Amino acid sequence: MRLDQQPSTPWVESDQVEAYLDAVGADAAQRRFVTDLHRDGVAVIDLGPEGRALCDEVTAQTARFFTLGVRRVQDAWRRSPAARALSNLPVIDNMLTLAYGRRPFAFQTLNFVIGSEQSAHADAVHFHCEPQRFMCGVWFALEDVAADAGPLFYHLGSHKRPVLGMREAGVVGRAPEDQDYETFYVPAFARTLAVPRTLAMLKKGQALVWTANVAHGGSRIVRQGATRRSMVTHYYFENCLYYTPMRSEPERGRYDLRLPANLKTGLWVWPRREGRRAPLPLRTVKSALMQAVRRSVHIT
Ligand SMILES: O=C(O)CCC(=O)C(=O)O
Repeated sequence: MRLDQQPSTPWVESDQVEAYLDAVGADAAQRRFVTDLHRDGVAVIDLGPEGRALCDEVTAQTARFFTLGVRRVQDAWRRSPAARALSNLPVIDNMLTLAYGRRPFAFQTLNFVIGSEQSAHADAVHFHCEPQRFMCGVWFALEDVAADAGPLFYHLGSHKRPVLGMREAGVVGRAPEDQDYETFYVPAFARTLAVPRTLAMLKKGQALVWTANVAHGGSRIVRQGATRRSMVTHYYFENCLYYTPMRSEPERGRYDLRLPANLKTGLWVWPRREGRRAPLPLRTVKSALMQAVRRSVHIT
């Protein structure tokens, strides 16, 4: 085991995770977090008083985006210092660094006031990287979650299955298109799920980390009008090639590369292949620049 170089598989996804935790002298809380994440694909962190206070600030600072009919607000961090601070809390940074063996950086936020009711999926179909699985999501409960408010759900241990991409979902002989997600991916993914779903009944100030390939989504809202204030922050890790799988054909070496923002610095993290900067199309750089200048928040 080499601890002096970055792993090519996240430690948390590796069979050597126990030996790794011994080697780095992990304490009880760190050990519990990493072993839960390794076994289940999800693990919970309590953010303490500072985190709970930030949850209220995020709710207050993002309320103005949720006009009638708005369901999801992407990248509120550009306008909400609290959303940025919550995503960058040291406890999250430290736990992810330990679990993955590389430094994480938050690159996107999604805010919700009501449940998302999203179909089961793994984030690896939306955001992935080389080497694989250096990506995770963190779901922040901005209020206590009620069972009838459409809680987040996940399938324990589902991250251990192979990653399902558009090819495996049945899109063959052509490049994948956006509508293939609902037509091919969602039903194919549902067929791979062997264990029943678990509901994430989190309290305000708790955060649930999910790995890149764990199955999760939003359950049905049973009580109309019930709120479920939450924020999802997506993280990548340093020194990887970041890409959008739904618009890529990795088997042909065709990657739709990303230039992800770094919520800590406000700058970008250039994708790297084998330690070197990968060339990016000018339109990708231009689009990242415009979003930063306009401080764009996407509302859907
Ligand atoms: O918050 C939810 O209901 C699900 C969110 C989700 O699946 C995602 O952001 O990938």
